[in-house]
Amino acid sequence: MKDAAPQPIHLADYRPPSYLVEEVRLTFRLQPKGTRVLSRVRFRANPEGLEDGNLHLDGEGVRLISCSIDGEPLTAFDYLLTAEGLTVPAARLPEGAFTWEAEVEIDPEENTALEGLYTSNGMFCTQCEAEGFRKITFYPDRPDVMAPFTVRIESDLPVLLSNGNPVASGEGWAEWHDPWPKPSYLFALVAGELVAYSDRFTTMSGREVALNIWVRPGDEGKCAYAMDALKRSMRWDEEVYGREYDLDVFNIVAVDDFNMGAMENKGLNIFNSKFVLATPETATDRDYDFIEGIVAHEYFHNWTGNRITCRDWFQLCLKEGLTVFRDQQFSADMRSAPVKRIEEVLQLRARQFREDAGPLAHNVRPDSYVEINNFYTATVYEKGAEVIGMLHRLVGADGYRAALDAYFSRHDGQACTIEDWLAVFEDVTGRDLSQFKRWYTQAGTPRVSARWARTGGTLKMTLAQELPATPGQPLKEPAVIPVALGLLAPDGTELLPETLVVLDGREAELEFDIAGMAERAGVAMPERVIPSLLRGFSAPVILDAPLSRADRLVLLAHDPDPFNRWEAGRSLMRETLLAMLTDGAAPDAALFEALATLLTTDTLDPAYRALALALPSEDDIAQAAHDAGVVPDPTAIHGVRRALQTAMAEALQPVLAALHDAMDPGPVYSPDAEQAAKRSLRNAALMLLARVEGPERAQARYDAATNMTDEMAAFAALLEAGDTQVAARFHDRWKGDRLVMDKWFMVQIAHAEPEQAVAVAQRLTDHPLFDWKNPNRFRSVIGGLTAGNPAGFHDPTGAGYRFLADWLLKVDAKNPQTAARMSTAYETWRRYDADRQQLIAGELDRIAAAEGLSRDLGEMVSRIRGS
Ligand code: B3K
Ligand code: ZN
Repeated sequence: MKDAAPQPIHLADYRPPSYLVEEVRLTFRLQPKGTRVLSRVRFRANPEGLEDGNLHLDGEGVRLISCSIDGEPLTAFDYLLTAEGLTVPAARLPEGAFTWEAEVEIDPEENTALEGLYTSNGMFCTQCEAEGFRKITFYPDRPDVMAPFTVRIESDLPVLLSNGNPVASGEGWAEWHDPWPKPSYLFALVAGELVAYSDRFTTMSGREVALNIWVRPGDEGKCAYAMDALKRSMRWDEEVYGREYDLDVFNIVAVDDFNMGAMENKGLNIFNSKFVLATPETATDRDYDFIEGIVAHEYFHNWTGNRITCRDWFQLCLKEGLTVFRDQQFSADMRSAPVKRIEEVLQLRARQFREDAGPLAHNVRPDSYVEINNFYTATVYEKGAEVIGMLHRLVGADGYRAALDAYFSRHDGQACTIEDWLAVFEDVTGRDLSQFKRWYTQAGTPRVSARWARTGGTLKMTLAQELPATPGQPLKEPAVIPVALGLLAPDGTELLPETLVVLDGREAELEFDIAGMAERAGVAMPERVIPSLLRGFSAPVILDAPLSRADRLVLLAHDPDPFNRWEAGRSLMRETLLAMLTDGAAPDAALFEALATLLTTDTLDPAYRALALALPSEDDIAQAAHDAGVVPDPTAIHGVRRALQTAMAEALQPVLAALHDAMDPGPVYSPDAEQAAKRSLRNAALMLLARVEGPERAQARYDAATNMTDEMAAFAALLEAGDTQVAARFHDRWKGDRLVMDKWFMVQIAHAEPEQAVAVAQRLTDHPLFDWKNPNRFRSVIGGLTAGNPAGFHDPTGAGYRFLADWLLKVDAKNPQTAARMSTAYETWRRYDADRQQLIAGELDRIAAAEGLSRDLGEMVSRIRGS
């Protein structure tokens, strides 16, 4: 029999805890099996507590050996012990403050969920966010309970780390103290045979900080870039936000088995090794870019997340949206800001718009959840960051900085809410943000439609917004939408420089005096005016603007806003692909001519040009087709996308060949933005040329490659050209390197012919190096199919859907978080034809009916399946 469905938790039910913690002392006697955890926790009654007055301690899968209050042992009659925790009734508790002590036992080696304390290749490590600490010992495992921690680790392993500063150590033990009050989710412990790549940082007030990146012996040579990124992040946060680091040491540890990217534990960040280790030979430019962004993100959490944390998990965007916004600002300062903005929007549309358009749509601040780990989503993170970007635009850079200063001084050491955050902005800027707050409480992507008409010298424009219904939210109120816009004449003259219009009602009427503008610009009255709307992607909305092809070509050639210039090309490509899909239309030569001009404009950043050359993904096309009322056929989409690539390659062949040769960054690799930009354009040209040339160029590039960026690009191009040797060559060279082999698995599936993709994926799951318990490897293979080869995943036989369901069920039994995350591959199922829908529904039902399904996967499947 299946267990009763787990009950959702609601924001509206939040109550401040009855007890707060003054101090925590923990001792770990580490063993792979039978680790003992001794805890001593000083509690005091919370005068603002609104719970029942009982002491509730969360605890899951921990064996209680003994416990006491104020030194007096408790017997089984003194508390209630369930699978979720332990409750001591109020009547059994002393008045005021008291000390809880417990000894428990856990088995890190058996912990395959990688949450709590677990082992990875002989090393002990932890992951406690969101609710992993309760798998370590009994404790009020909720973010609004903050306390300083002192930790003693006993183990024969040479390196023993925890949060804060090292206090003392000896043979087989070490003690750490973290003076900054923190919630349990930020607790961390690492023990292993590790070596450090070390450096130092002097903070703005002259504090010396020891920096270490801890890795397995042999990996020390792969840490330089992460360290450099860390130092740049520390300096940037001082310069831009006035935030200084606050401990004597900052440790980063790289772990091979990790459910996500990284974790911001106070003073002891734990990273998926994929986002730390890099050498030119093993990591691509994209990997370096990620390392920089994630190191910065986790470091920035020290203030936005750690010093100021979330009151409850519904407020997750308080730390995540803000920290993503901060890491985006950092990356924009380190690299090309327009390129970064385009990449952010590509990600947002691919992941967050997709989420918003389907059954998993939820608020940036959700109202309820069953399993909080299922809400570490693109909506909370990326849309959460967009919301802050809009605030920034609305209040201006100075207003934003003043508000952030006030936020840090008002709330340091507290666990806060979105209301606290907005109140700071209201107080500092005098703005009423009650309507703006809807961005946090309404799900779905607003649609903004712009319509305009010209009468003589006047242009009248209407902007209207509409927010479609999402699960559980049939009716919506208008949001506050900042629309940055400009007006262009057909020759590219800027008639109206960028202006910010705030759409806060359902509709707004705007009027522009074109005659006056032309006069001021010193040009004749233009016969046509081209609006450039939503510049810089000033709001996370879908824009519907009746721009003709000719208008878009003008924007593509002249828009001074680099985002909209790119966007014009993108929308032309999308339109072209849709026309090819629905009417079998041939692509129009004007697009290729415009692209050729852009590609040969040497003043444009090569990375920007590479982005302009990239086609919408198959998933983007499927969504665009669906939005246009066409049921997407993944096989046909794959076909037209290829056809457009081939047509582009044919039309642009000489330009591409010239670029390919011109964009050689030279023999000495550097991961900097300038070189990476050249490689991105060069390799984009290579991929297209491979469509119309023989494999010789790709082969030569593969043979000559001295860095992984070029090697992977040539590998992919050769796979596309049907090369059957390259996979074995790559394998023989890299079989000893885990991170490189993840790429090997992924690329073969992503570049397989769709009708063979499931078979290729299946064959690779039989490979001896396919370790499905390692989340990176699992994602490479299963994600290689679901995300990397959509036409293969959506194979009309349903083989892809079945393959995914089989693996989800298998992995769920060991690692629910990884399974739940991968299940989002089904989230777009309602877009497809009735046969495919039926096949997917069948798999979802099969998963839902499985014995012992986790809360994580159970919730996902039931939300995706819907009613
Ligand atoms: N805060 C962590 C994510 C924790 C995920 C828990 N399932 C990493 C980050 O956002 O920085
Ligand atoms: Zn984060």
